[in-house]
Amino acid sequence: MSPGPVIEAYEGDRVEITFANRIEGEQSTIHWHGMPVPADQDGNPMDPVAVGADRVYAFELPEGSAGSYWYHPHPHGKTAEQVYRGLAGAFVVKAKDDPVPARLWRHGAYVHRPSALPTDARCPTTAWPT
Ligand SMILES: [Cu+2]
Repeated sequence: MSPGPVIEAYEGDRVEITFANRIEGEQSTIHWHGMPVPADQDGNPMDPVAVGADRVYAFELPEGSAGSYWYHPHPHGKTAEQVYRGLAGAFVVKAKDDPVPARLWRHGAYVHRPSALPTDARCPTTAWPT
């Protein structure tokens, strides 16, 4: 799957995400770029997941952490290659009172749920809300 799945959660959620490393011959990690994650759950190069192994990353999303992030591998010497081969994706943390439930973030642009929109709905002209 390329890129990786979009992960959506809310402030206050506890998430547990299993990374199953099925990359042939390469260890890897998942780093939660920019997110307020404990160091031992943040997939740094010194904490690799071996070939064929599974690793559960578990952390809570604190109040005030709402935003658009991304996750990517962070193995020593192989980060860029694994990213351009597709091991990266968006991670959206929503505020509990998110005012835009009919819209989902998808890779920096809006994607609308057609059933939730009026027939005259249009895509916004800017990718990011002000
Ligand atoms: Cu990063």
